[in-house]
Amino acid sequence: MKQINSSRDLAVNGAEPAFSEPLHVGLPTVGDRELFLHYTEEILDRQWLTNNGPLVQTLEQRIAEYHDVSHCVAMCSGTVSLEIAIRALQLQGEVIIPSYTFVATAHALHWQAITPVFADIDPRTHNLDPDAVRRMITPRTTGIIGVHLWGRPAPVDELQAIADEHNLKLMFDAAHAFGASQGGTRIGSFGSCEILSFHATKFFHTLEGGAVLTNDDELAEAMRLMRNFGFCGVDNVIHPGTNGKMNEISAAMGLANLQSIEHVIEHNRHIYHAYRRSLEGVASVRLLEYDENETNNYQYIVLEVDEKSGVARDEIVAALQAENVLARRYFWPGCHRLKPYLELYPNAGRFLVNSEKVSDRVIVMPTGPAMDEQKVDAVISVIRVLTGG
Ligand code: T4K
Repeated sequence: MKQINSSRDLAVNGAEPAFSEPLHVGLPTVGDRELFLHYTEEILDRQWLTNNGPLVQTLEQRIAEYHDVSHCVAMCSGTVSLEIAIRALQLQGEVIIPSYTFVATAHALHWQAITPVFADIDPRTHNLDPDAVRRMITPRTTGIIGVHLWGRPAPVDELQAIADEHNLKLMFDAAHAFGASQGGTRIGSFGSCEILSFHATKFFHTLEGGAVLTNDDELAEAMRLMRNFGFCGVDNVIHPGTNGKMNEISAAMGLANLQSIEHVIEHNRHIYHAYRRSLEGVASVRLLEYDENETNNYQYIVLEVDEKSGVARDEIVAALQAENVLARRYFWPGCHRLKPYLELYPNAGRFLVNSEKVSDRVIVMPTGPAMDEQKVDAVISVIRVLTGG
């Protein structure tokens, strides 16, 4: 790892990159490797590989307990969890979501011929602005999907009040928020249901996978049927359905990762504080903070570049990438500026002012198992040199 003290040391100016190996935003954590291999042997011996196997059932029970909810319905991805939850809630017509989210939130609606209607975000939290949500309600609106972006919960009480007032369904995309709390309550109990992603890039993962958390017995039952073609027993199909099942190897990875989850969160908390310390005095860049009175998973390190700094966000990202720091511009450019939605709403930018501003200034930085304090300091030195901070 090379020290960067002046612009002459930057790889964009012809010097060697600071890091010989890439630093990823989403480098997967593998919890207890021995336990994973032990479960894998068990699966192969048992010859029960998928279709509601014993490890999937154990994982569901442990995740439900962890979030203090009645049901965890495991699925093959976060996106399919969204699609099935949307269908089980019988959403139709228009559903209000933020544009500033991963495109899966919008696609899960569009894929089912439901119109995603984008409401603006609060620039301080990056989550839905309740007043903007109110402005987007029409007679065709049937629901709201709040997103707990970066694992920081959306304004759950305000959104619930709007949903109650207008007789709308409310659910949450909690893909980033495994284990996070709001007002001391862990996510999983807000709205009708909340979906999780267990994709490999998440701090808790099952290779690919996801789940829906809910306290609603009927909803959970409908989703269990829907993820398995609507089968009730061997020959009896009582519900429309699809294949949303999680397999046993994924569940084994999940159980092995659960074993070390507190250690992983503590490491990510440590790295978050290292970024905080390292950024002291760098005026042109703000670190998005986690509320330390709540439970957080600290899996995203989110920086915002001040527009007045004189250095463009993309210039910083290019300089970091040249150093082998594979920082990301999540979730640029915002769903409404992506082809399927731009065609639907060519002028959406006019009322998604905060979404556009935020998506133009965010950089997501590497964290996770490969990071330590020295690497954080070296990464931030690139930004210091560039911005003169
Ligand atoms: N809702 C929200 C709010 C979401 O953020 C997501 C997913 C979903 C719903 C849908 O959940 P899933 O259906 O995916 O379960 C990644 C993930 O694929 C995606 O799961 C995630 N959000 C999104 C935020 O990030 P990309 O396109 O950035 O992935 P990719 O391949 O560029 O990888 C990111 C970084 O991780 C790269 O630096 C490479 C590194 N990486 C990746 C993989 C897969 C590794 O080092 N090892 C690996 O195995 O979407």
